[in-house]
Amino acid sequence: SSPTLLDRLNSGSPALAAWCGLPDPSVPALLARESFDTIVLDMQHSPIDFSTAVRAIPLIAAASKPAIVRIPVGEFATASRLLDAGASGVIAPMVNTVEDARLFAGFMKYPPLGQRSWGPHGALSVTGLEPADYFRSGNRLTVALAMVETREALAIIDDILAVPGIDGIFIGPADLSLGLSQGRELNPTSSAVEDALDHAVARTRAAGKVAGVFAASGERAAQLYGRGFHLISVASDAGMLRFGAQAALKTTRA
Ligand code: 3PY
Ligand code: MG
Repeated sequence: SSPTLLDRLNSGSPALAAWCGLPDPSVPALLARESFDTIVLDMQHSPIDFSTAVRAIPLIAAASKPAIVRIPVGEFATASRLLDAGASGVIAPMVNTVEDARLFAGFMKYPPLGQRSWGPHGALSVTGLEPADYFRSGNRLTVALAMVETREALAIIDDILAVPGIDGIFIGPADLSLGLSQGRELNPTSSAVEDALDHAVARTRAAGKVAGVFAASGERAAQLYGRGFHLISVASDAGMLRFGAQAALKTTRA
């Protein structure tokens, strides 16, 4: 059987993700053909809605890449629906309590681990598995990443990591900078955030789970590359479009 997203995350070198927010499935379909390891669809801060995400997932899978979706805050039931559509992973933003983490894991994992309800219509075609085989392997095929991006979450990171069914964390350095500075600054590369990143990676590795982090550019992703993360975003779709446009114009005018 082909390697799972979790296998890829644990393979040694960090998985590099394109971060998509433009609300048309053709964008992740196009980026999935580049050498990204995975594609993230962001439903928290972008206009990507459920039907766009569901149409994008098989297009990403057609390029043999796992799709990861970030759900809106607290919409844990949507996590199950995205897994049913064939997503390989879900990132839940603002998981600030153990209760949040338990709820999230419950919607991500089949019994006895969680309470995910049966109905993986798109996941069967994406994985090519028969229902019984998908049920048997489903909890290993799907990766639950709880975002640690507040002071509260950072303080209970070990407890979040200990929740059965939580496969790892994903750090949001922008929100974390707001929290750690008590709202004084938006600075995803502040020294307080940098220290928190190293601490979070160490705790996550000690728990035997995976750590992801958001980077807004290749330059930032390169700084984070050797620091123990299993998953790093490299750039957003809109950012790549803008930088590509600027580069073409600059080259032409030079
Ligand atoms: C953050 O940096 O807070 C994020 O959620 C990344 O998108
Ligand atoms: Mg955030």
